[in-house]
Amino acid sequence: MFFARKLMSLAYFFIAIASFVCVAVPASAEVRDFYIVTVHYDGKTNAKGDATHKPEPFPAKPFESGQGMWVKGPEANGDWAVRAFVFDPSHVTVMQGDDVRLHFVGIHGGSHQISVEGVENPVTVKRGTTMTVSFKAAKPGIVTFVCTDHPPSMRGQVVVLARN
Ligand SMILES: [Cu+2]
Repeated sequence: MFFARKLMSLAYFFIAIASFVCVAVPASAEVRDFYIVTVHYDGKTNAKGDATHKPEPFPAKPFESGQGMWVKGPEANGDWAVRAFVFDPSHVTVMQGDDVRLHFVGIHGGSHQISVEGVENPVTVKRGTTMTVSFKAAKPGIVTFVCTDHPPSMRGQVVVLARN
């Protein structure tokens, strides 16, 4: 009986140690893979209306057109169009210490030169190919990535959360 009680308390002791170890050791850093697709959103309408749109006048104050976003028109037949380049997803989240791998996937647009903050060399992703940028998320904060061909809309952020 005494021996059995001794054995039980020994078992409880090891269970207590094991649960302490499980709680006390933080989850280890991981490799985080993201597939980030190049996308452009397109809109097309007509000032006079057409089969699928009510008449929609060209805006009196359209947003400023550039490489990443533009408003074009109206054509003689009333057509006008808009476009914006973006990354999808444009925000991803990792934990401090993780090894981050951003796989940029060229779907829309022929070519994109992409720079990731803190990574020396930009990459160029062509349609139908992928380019990968890898880095360690050493400290908490935000790491910005941009396409220098399509400002201002084609940009994104890696949010690095502090590991306690
Ligand atoms: Cu681009």
